Amino acid sequence: MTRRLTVAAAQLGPIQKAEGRDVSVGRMVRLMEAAHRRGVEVVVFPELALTTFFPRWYEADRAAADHWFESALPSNETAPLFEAARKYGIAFHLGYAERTPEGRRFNTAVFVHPSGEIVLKYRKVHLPGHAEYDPVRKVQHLEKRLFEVGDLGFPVMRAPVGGAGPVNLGMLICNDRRWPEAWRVLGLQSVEVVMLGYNTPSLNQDNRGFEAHHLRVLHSHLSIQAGCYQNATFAVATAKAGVEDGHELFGHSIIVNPQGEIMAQATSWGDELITADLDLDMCRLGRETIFNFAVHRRVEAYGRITAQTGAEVPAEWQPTGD
Ligand code: CDT
Repeated sequence: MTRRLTVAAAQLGPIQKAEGRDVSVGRMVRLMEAAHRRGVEVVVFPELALTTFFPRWYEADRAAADHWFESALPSNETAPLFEAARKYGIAFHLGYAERTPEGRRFNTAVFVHPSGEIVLKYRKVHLPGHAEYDPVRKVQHLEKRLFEVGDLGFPVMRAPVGGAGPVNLGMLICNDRRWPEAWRVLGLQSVEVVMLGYNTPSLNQDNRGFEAHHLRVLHSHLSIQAGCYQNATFAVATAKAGVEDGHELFGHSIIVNPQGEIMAQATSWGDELITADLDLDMCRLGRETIFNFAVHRRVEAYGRITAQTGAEVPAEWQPTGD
């Protein structure tokens, strides 16, 4: 019997700084309703889906940013999302800013069963940007100031989803998608569906705002498609898109199969649901042949991957005259 799962990337258009969670949650519930009409079993919302992409706003006092964080899920404001999931029997992935009871702050994602139970939690490991105000940049990217590095590793959970039976589920958050190590850790746990939310600015502020727009999108897609192919997994990659208070995010949400092919792609910069029917048995081809890790990996040659962070200067060839 084939294992099939109908999934959706629920791309969100911009959320302005002044807009509250009632606005974003209302829009997400409408996307859940659309998902229900299309027979979707899993909906994937973006990174930091409940608010504007607030790491662009500097606060000298870190605690002044606390209103962007959730200290409980569900809360009064997010309850409608959980209610919609229960009503329609849809599981969902939600990216949000987490503030723990101990006051720690993480960029987090959860996968929620239709019953409302949290099946899997992940905290973003690769935090981009900088920790202090950077006067050279036109737009700040303060994830290193506002969040701690995730402390949960890259977990994969096998859980029953929709009509597919048990599915191996994993998550990455935005910048993580650019790091093959992160994908491989998921691949080594036989992940079958990677859920991934992102907020990616159209302009590269690290390079004074310049990098061709089409290359920004190419790098996102290239990373996700390669991650899927090399680890024989599907991915549902969902963007926040459009112009938030004058700052553009590029969108282009995609669903990718284990061959690295794009199965569906968003075409707007607004709220948009893209869907795909996943045949989970497609994951077997890669992992039983060219990416059969047990047969082909050579860990004895990979020591640098975990022993070293920055790149070293290589040994220099010296002609011997022979
Ligand atoms: N949210 C996030 O991780 N965005 C980054 C932008 C990098 S530019 C500082 C990304 O990798 O898409």
